[in-house]
Amino acid sequence: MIELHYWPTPNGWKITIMLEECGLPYVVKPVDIGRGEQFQPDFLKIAPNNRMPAIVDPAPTGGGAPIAVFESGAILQYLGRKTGKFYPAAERARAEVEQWLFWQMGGLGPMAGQAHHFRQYAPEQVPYAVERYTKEVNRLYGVMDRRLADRAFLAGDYSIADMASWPWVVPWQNQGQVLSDFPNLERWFKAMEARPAVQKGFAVGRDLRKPMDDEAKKILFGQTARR
Ligand SMILES: N[C@@H](CCC(=O)N[C@@H](CS)C(=O)NCC(=O)O)C(=O)O
Repeated sequence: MIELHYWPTPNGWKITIMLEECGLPYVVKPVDIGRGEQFQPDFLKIAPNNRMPAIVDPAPTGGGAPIAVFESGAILQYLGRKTGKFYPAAERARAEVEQWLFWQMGGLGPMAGQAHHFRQYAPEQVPYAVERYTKEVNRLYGVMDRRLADRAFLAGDYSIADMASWPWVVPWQNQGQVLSDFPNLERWFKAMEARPAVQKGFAVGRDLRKPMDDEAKKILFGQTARR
C-alpha cells in the first residue's frame, strides 16, 4: 500500500485528491510540520527538501525496490504513470497537462504561498510585499480564467493539472482575491468541489489542522542551510 507522508495543506491535498480519484489504497503518515517532524532523519531520507508531501510506493511498476518520490508535481506524474489515469500518454495531450502542471508548481503555488505569508503570517506588515504577491496571484487567476473560457478543465480533460491547482484556489480569500471576479475560474472551482474524490481528498486529516502558533512560526519561517 502506498505510504503518504502528509499534512493537510494545499500541497498535501493535491495527492490525497489524486489517490482518491484513482482509487489507490494508501496509508497516511502524518508529518506535523508545525512541530518540526519534516526534519526527522527518516523523513529526510525520502524528502531531502524537508517538505511534505512525499510518497513511498512499495510495489512500483516493473517491480524492484520501493520507490520514494517527493515534490507534489512529481508525485502526481508518478501516480498518473502508475495508474494511466488523469495524465494522458499521447504526446499532444501530455504536453498540455505538463504545461499547466508546471505553471502551477512554478507560479500559482509559490506566489499564493507568498501572498499567504505576507498577508497572514509576517511579523510586521510589509505593504510592498503584500501588494506584489496579491497582484501576482490576481494576474495568475486571470490567466486561469481566460484559459477556462472555452474548456472545462485546464488541459481540456480533467487531469493532474486541475488537482494541483484547485487546492491553491481554495484559500482565495486569504490571498486577497474575489473568486466571483473570475467567472470561468469560479465555474471550474465549483465543478472541482462537486467531485466526490476531491471532497474526500480535501477532508483527509482535517482534524489535524490547527491555527499557526508561535512555535510553528519559529520552525517554519527563517530556515537556513543549518536549519
Ligand atoms: N514544491 C513543494 C512544496 C511543498 C511544501 O512547501 N510543503 C510545505 C507545506 S505546504 C511544507 O512541508 N513545509 C514544511 C517547512 O516549511 O519546513 C511541493 O510541491 O511538494
